[in-house]
Amino acid sequence: NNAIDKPKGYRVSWHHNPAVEKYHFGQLHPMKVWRLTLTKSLIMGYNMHHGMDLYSPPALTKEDIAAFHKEDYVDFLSVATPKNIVEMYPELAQPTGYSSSVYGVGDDCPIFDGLFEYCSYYSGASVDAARKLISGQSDVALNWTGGLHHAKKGEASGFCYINDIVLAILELLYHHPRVLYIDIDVHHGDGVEQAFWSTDRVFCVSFHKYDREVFFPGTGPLDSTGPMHPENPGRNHTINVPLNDGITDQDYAFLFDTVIGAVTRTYDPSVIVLQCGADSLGHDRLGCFNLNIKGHGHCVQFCTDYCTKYKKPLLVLGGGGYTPRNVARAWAHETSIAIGAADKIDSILPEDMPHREAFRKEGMTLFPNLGGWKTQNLNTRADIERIIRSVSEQLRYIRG
Ligand code: V1P
Ligand code: CA
Ligand code: ZN
Repeated sequence: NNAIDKPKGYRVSWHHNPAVEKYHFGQLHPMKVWRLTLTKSLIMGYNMHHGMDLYSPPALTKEDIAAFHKEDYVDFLSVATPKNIVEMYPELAQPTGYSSSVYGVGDDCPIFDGLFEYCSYYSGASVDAARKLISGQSDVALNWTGGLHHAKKGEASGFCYINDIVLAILELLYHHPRVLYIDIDVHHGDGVEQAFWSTDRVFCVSFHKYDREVFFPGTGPLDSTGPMHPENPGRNHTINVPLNDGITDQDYAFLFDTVIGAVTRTYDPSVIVLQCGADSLGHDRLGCFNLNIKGHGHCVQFCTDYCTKYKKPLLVLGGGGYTPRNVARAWAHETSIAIGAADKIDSILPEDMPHREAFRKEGMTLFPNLGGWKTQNLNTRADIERIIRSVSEQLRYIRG
């Protein structure tokens, strides 16, 4: 492990309100909120909480949320319950495929008990994390309960209701001239991209599986780089890295290092926001890549190294991830990277870890082999070269 040494006084903060853990999307829904409990247990099982400042941030208010979202949508979310929703909108009671015309609510984004509180808690943690970075009380701030990148101004989408990322970035923009947003969730970060489409103060980069016809949300092709109008400041300030099934650690790291290396050199961000959706791992229930925990963690290592080297703050968020045991492994490993202890927890189970001997006997590891799953790597050399060529041409238009 050749990570950059952490300077004296380097601080990591962990923002987690345990109240988020009690909500439930429904038995058949792939978004399992208990993956957050599992993540927390693993982080604490490895005693990593002793290496961070811990915060249990308050819920956001409706007014806080209205900094990005439409007021009528926030009002709707704050009153909707499983009971009253069908009375208010009878069309939602249709047995098959109701239209998602009602604020995006439906199978993907169900109305469950306590929905608005759940949203206010995970978003409160992201905004709190942003504030700790601004005040200089933290160098790297983590919120594994956030990263819900699909939520739109006036509509829920893809398991996301309130866009905590947009709210956190808006907070950062009070103090930071240039925010770099990086999204390694297997899905396209469309909600964040859309929110900052027309500004040059936020540069959005998303790596994702792209298939317009069959893979959610169907947006984010290589040539979608910002507004077309030559006078629009957002022009060329979006990068989309569309990928095919089965990408490996090696190809992903090469693309990540090349693209993010080039963007950081030309754009010179003053802060980085990294969405770490763990559905880009192999064996994910909804994903289709072949990444291992260490391959995924490489992106976090790259960002912590860059931010440490140039003394820039880093906001690290969760996101998707539908095979809970691997989500917890990835985010625990990435927490260890943030606190500079990745090489220490590699194979050692802490002395006082619950069920330590049982884990050891089972050969339990943070790093199971998740590669070579379902499909081969369908990303060719030519695909990868085309992406790199397009990105470097695009970046020529960004003034250094
Ligand atoms: O594919 C769709 C929509 C629903 N169809 C009509 C098209 N939705 C996906 C949504 C994936 C959301 C990912 C969120 C994130 O990026 C950030 C938290 O990870 C979907 C899928 C799927 N296989 O893509 N919804 C569901 N599966 C689903 C399955 C069972 C119950 C409810 C939803
Ligand atoms: Ca992504
Ligand atoms: Zn996702």
